[in-house]
Amino acid sequence: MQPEYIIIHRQIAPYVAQIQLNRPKELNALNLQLMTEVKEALKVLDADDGVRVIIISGNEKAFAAGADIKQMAGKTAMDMFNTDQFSTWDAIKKTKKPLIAAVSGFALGGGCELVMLCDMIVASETARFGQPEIKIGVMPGAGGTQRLTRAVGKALAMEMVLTGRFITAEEALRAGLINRVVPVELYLQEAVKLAEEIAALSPLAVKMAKESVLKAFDSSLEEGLHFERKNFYLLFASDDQKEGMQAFVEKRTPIFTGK
Ligand code: CO8
Repeated sequence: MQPEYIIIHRQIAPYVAQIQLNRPKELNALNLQLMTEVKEALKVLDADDGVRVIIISGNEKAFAAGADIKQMAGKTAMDMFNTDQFSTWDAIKKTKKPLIAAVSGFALGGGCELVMLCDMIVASETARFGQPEIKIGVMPGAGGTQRLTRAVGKALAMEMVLTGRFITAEEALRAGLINRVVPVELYLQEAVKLAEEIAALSPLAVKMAKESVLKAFDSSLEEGLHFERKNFYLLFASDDQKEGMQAFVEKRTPIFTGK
């Protein structure tokens, strides 16, 4: 079925796909259908050998201004519990290929949380990040209190979550939330450049490296080191390891096949 609220570009560059959130009139507010479409698109792209890196973007004015408040406003706690919308987020989290968020304008509430679910973040100078849920009587629910705190530390996370203050792209960069800031006309291009750089590498090594870095968030150092070591050993079962190391010895550019 054709998605209604996202646009999928399977090859925006070699081996690079893009999912564009596309509810511009509502500043890309994340309703349930949009999130399901993102989940389904990621599942397809994650299984597609012609794709190695996936960019998620919005438009210049908004990456996403949060969960759809109008859709949530009349809900009861049991409605929320039964809808179980976060199973969609859990599925997105399982994406094995690197996800790069290309952010311009508002990345608020669930929008900021979706950005933080990505592995790297390229922002335009106009980007604004925030967790303003407190201003509408709730709090972050899709990982904001945890991922923001891990990314920027307790002081700034606490301030953002308790006051709802938006931070600029520059402040987000200084705080370690995002990877780079560029002028608005370049943010997508810059995200594609970063994606192409990663897409030229061994997709197997990239996936295992991503998995290992993420392990740092939810395990002890000992457990994480053990996990990393297993993935490192496992890569010696790949053609890409042979090709990568042989190419280095022969002083040529490696050709990675993902085998
Ligand atoms: N939900 C629904 N509609 C929205 C949302 C939203 N989050 N944000 C903006 N819109 C709509 C507006 O209602 C408006 O619609 P209409 O034209 O029909 O009135 C349209 O988008 C344009 O918005 P504004 O006129 O308000 O545009 P401004 O440029 O004046 O203001 C702001 C932009 C500052 C971004 C303002 O729209 C705003 O404050 N939006 C809400 C931000 C917010 O509170 N986000 C958090 C939502 S709660 C949340 O995300 C919970 C996360 C946990 C669950 C995650 C599951 C996905």
